[in-house]
Amino acid sequence: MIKEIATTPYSDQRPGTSGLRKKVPVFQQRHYVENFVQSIFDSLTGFAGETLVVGGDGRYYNRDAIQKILKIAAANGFGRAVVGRGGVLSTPAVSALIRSLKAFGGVVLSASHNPGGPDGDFGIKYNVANGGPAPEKVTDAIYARTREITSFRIVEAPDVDIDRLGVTQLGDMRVEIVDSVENYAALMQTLFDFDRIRDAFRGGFTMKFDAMSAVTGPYAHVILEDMLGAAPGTVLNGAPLPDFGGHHPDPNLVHAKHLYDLAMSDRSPDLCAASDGDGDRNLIIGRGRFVTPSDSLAVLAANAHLAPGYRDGVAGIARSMPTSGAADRVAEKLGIGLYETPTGWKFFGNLLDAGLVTICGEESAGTGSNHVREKDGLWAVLLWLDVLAARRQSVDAILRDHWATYGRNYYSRHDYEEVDSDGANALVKSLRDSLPSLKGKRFGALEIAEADDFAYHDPVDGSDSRNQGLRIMFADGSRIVYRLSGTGTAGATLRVYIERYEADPAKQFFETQNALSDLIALSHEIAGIERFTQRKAPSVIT
Ligand code: VG1
Ligand code: CO
Repeated sequence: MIKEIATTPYSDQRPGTSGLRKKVPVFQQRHYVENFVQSIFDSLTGFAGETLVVGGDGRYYNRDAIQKILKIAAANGFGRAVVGRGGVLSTPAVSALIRSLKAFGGVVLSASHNPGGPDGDFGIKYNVANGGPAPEKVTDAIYARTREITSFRIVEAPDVDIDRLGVTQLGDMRVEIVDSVENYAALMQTLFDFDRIRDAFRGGFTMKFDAMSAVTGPYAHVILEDMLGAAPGTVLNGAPLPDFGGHHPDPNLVHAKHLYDLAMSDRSPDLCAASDGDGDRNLIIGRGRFVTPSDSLAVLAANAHLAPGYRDGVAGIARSMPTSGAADRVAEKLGIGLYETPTGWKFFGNLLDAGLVTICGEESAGTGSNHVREKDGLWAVLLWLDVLAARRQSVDAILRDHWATYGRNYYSRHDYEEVDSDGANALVKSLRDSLPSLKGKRFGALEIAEADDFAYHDPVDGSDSRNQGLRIMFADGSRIVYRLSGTGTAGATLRVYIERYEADPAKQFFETQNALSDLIALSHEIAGIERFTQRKAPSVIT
């Protein structure tokens, strides 16, 4: 039944920040998926007879890709594949399953918050035995293999029925179709005080959770409405659609603006929340108060001990470099380590495995903990719920209290999406070349104290990652950071991250863009954004 089929390499299969992401028609090219999946397996050893977890966010092409992956996995000698029913598993649920089944690894099919559908985006990511995205040494090996692949192995068999729970055989491999939610929901119960949250709902606490027609719908229905007793209708857009209803399943103030408007209105529930396409990002807005992801990380780290799963406290905190320094102040006060990593969850895995950190976060709406090795959208919502139930205060009150204690980091990210790649690369090169001359320069009241290209030395495995973002650091602690996105599928996206710290409680309630206006103006000037990208203003501000 096993066939060896000749193929020729593609030159564009380099995994980015989070796996290989391309437009659907790119993945639909002859042998494109087969080449990449065979290259993954060619880069691994020791999986004969082992378990592989497979699932995705249900977007267009999910089902086709899963059939190919199962047949290639069977032909390469895996002993068992565990697949979410209908091919659906959120990214954190894949991570949780890999860990609880002690699987060899898993394949996650998603392009996260990017639009789906026949002309939308698709993605394939390999996760290792700890449940997390493969580290760079593995993704580098996969990429090298895609450049020289000459054949792939595949089982010739009819498609597996992935909609029916149970066990089937595919060649020598067992395929188990499992409930997509069960294992994940059980894990959440071990971390949070479900009774306390249930009491809060019974006592009149209200929330809206927008699943954005993406993967978290089934999870949120079961956990929030069935298990925790939130009112029916709490979950919005809870049916996953292959094209997410034509929207960007991106839980930010642009694509979830209706939620923001609701939270700012007099009809606001106590908590508005949302998650992205594959369920690893989160949006938190209290009545009248948006919580930036960087602040959310800091607040959750400072309050995690209130939840049963973290009652012994937090061992350390990790954040990606562009994420604001709000969490640093919490770590300092708690007397625990703070680790600054490059962008992308794969850099947190070693720190979590070594027990150096308990909570991690990124400014891009990702927060998570050592319960899995991915960021986890619903987990963040549940931790907020548990903290709100324990403290019996509003989101706004908790945030104000946090700023009064630690100070406020005004923070914003400006994205210049789909700009010309040559222009974006030229901007980065020119800015990189000018870094040595920037130190000591003054712009009005602002003086540049340090300017560098961020490099990371992993304290656990000793690996080094360079060119991870250009940092301009000012004498008063403010920062401007520039980097190019590693998840886009068209042109280049320039991300500019702007931050200013404010200790004075009297000055902590300005509108963010106003509070950052001098730095924003400078972000244009220092990098020549308009000259290189022909853009006067960002396309998305978060
Ligand atoms: C973006 C975010 C990064 C995140 C990555 C994957 O990467 O900035 O923080 O880890 O997406 O998130 P980039 O390279 O485009 O800036 V997800 O929810 O797409 O798996
Ligand atoms: Co995502």
